[in-house]
Amino acid sequence: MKFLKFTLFIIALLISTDILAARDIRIENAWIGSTDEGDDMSVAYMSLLSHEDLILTSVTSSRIKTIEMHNTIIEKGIMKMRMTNEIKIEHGKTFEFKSGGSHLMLMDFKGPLKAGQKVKLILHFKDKTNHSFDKSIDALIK
Ligand SMILES: [Cu+2]
Repeated sequence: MKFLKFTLFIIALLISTDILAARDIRIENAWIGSTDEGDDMSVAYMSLLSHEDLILTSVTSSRIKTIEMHNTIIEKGIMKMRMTNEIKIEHGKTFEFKSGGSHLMLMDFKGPLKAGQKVKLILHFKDKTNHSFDKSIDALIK
C-alpha cells in the first residue's frame, strides 16, 4: 500500500513537472512568401532559439499539405537543395531558416497565399531524451 502511494506520488510528480516544464524555445520572425494564383510552391523562414538541445523533426500545417525541411549545399560549385528529416537546434544558439540557407519548402496547397494573412505552422520537436513535443506558431504571409 505504501509502495502504491509512493508510486502514484511519483507519477503525479512526473506529470506535473512535464506540464510545468514549458519548453523554453523562442521562435521569431516566422514568415511565408506570398504566392499568386496557380503557384504551387513557397518558402517559409524563421529563427529559433532554445535553452536545450533539440531536433526539429518536421513542420506541418492544415493549410499546407506538404512542408519539407531543406538544407542548401554547394556541390561542385552548384547550389542544391537537400531535404532533411532532422534539423539540430543547439541550445543557446539561434538557428535561422533563411534565404540561401536552410528553409521550409511549402507545397500542395489550395489557392494563393495572400500577403497579410497568417498560417498556423506546427513544429514537431524531439529532445535529447527522445521526448516529442509540438509548438505551434502563426507565420505571417509577406
Ligand atoms: Cu527548398
